[in-house]
Amino acid sequence: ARLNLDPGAELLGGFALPIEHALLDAIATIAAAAPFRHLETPGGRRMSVAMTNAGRLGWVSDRLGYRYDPTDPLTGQAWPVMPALFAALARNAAAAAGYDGFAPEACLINRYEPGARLTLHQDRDERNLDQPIVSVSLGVDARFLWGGLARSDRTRRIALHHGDVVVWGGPARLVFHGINTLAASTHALTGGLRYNLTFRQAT
Ligand code: MD3
Ligand code: FE
Repeated sequence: ARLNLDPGAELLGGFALPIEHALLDAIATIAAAAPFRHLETPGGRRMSVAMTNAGRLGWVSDRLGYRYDPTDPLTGQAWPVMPALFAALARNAAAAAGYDGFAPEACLINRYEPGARLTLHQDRDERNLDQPIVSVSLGVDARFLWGGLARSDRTRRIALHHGDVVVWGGPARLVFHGINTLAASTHALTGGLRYNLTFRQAT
């Protein structure tokens, strides 16, 4: 089912379900080469969400700031290649939401344990803001916080379930958003964990 959440934001409910096992297998393969780690914010705080990346570029944070980097700082190696399955899913989801030719360079993989959260933020580290961001939720349900173009705008809460894909573009591209503290819960395929893939064209 396709649901317009707001101008520019399309929720494709269950879009990733047909390939749920393949996606989770690919995450495990990526994490074997580029382990999940808790990055440090520029302000020196340890993020509660653990992250890794696949693709030509990966999103990283440290005391110097946020950036896209072709090298994993933990291993000194290039990030694992983006699986063809990931790129195809992102491309097909973007097309279903009206964005043809989406070719992501970066896939950030977020892993939430119970208690992990992502505070309200904008995604503005990408050079090309005309391109959408595609996000894929797997595992335990989350409450997504969705605000406006100012940090102080009121937020809505939207449930994101296993297999949901959201395409964020146009007027929705710079909205403030976050993830509420993950509740202790269980999913048959991921145990207590939630994963989120975000696909971006960074340059
Ligand atoms: C709305 N991730 O990695 S996905 C992030 O579930 C991030 O891990 C969350 O926010 C997560 O930056 C939320 C939904 C999402 C992703 C990017 C967006 C919503 C967005 C960019 C612009 C507007
Ligand atoms: Fe974000």
